Amino acid sequence: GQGHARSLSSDTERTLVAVKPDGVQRRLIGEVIKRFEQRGFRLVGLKMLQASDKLLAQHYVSLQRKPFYSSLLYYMTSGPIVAMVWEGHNVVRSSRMLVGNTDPAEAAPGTIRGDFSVHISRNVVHASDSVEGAEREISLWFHRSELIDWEGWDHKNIYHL
Ligand code: IDP
Repeated sequence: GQGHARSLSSDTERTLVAVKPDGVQRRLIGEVIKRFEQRGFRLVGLKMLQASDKLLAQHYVSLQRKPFYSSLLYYMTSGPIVAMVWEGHNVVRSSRMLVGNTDPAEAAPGTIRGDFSVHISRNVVHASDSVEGAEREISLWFHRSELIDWEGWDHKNIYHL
């Protein structure tokens, strides 16, 4: 764009975060975005979509043999999802902390799941669980052209340089 092109430094990660259908229905999109924004992470991709069975089968390929797999796909196709890519230092690990334990009963208060959900099958939000998983998931959910490379004016206040 305007001369702000920036190469990702080696410790800058990206992760996939998604507000699941229950989170969208419960008007929690803004709440989820707020928590990542106020932490200082950078939103580089955002869209609402109705996920297909095909996309979810690839996304949850490691869970295909779980007893809850078919109900998980039913849940995840029950309404629109808001998919996001967030970027920043250690964003994969930090986003798992922000989101909280998979089972809301084990999720600490202050986490998204710990504040807004009670049951593992309706846990509001997704966040990639590893750097490699994040790369795989981002390429499933987004085209390269949908990711915007930008540097905030406040970058030097958030990161030690
Ligand atoms: P994660 O979303 O915290 O990474 P995963 O183990 O990858 O957790 O499971 C993916 C999703 O599948 C969970 O977020 C949850 O919605 C659902 N899920 C996981 N375990 C169960 C279960 O035991 N019963 C019902 N749904 C489950």
